[in-house]
Amino acid sequence: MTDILEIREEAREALAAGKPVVALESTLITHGLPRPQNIETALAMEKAVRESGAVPATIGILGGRIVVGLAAKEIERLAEQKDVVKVSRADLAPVVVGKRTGATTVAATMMIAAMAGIRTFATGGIGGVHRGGENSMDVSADLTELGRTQVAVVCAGAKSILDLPRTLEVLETLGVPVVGFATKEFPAFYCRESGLALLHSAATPQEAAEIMNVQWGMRSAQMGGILFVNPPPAESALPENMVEAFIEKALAEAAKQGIKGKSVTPFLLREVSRLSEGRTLKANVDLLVSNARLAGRISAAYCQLESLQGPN
Ligand code: PSU
Ligand code: MN
Repeated sequence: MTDILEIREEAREALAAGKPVVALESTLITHGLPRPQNIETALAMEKAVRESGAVPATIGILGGRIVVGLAAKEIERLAEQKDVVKVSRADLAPVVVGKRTGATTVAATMMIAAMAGIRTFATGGIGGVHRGGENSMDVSADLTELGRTQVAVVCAGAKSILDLPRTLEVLETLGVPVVGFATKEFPAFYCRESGLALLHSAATPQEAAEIMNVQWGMRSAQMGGILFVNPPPAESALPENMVEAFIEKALAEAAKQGIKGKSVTPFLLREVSRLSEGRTLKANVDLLVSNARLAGRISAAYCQLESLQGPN
């Protein structure tokens, strides 16, 4: 594996020393945010991870090489390049063999983080069951990945362009703990509330780390990932009814233009941002940085727990 998976020095040394490392995805840079906010946000997330005492490792695929810990220059190049492939679990091997350049989704980033030994990952909102998914069967591979891969994902819930009740149902079926960070309600990405109650919450990074420790201590039970949901910062979060109006318009436009498959999520994000005159974009950027900061703190708490327990 060493020739296709390249873990850059800073992350490699931190991992070997048992120090906290936070994985960051690259699809949000190439497909989720417009320029120049994409590059600014990617770098701001790295900074936020550092400020909370962990090493950031942005993950992407450059000419068929899976890189863990992209350099700032490489992130900039990805952010500016056209036709970067959106890489989920199903795309990884073909993209490597084709020596293509790709940006990893939550699913592929989790997979690669686990291969590299990284346990904590920050993103904006995970993919989920799309509205109408009961007919289209458009259910993000992020959900199945959460069911099978031992990484804790820190996010602001699932994007409100999705069917949130069904997304929570699928997560439960897959055995994924959904844990509110200092909240008892599932956040809806741009909105702090969704009306969907959570069964579990953690009040501190230490409590979150303990949940990780117990989840993955159940060794023979093939436990998967954990979803920590962090409400978006109040300053830029938007009211649910405002967002809903934008989403309905965006969905109608997507149907009219026949947008399908991998293009659905990027299209809706772009359309909602245009309709809201950038308000959803501002909320998106702020919640990404906030999640990166929290992931850094959770990762630090988890490493401290592990060091107390000694190697296992
Ligand atoms: N979160 C964001 N912006 C994004 C995404 C998440 O704030 O662009 C990306 C993630 O990479 C996620 C993907 O895995 O959208 C989901 O795509 P799909 O619905 O096609 O599985
Ligand atoms: Mn899909």
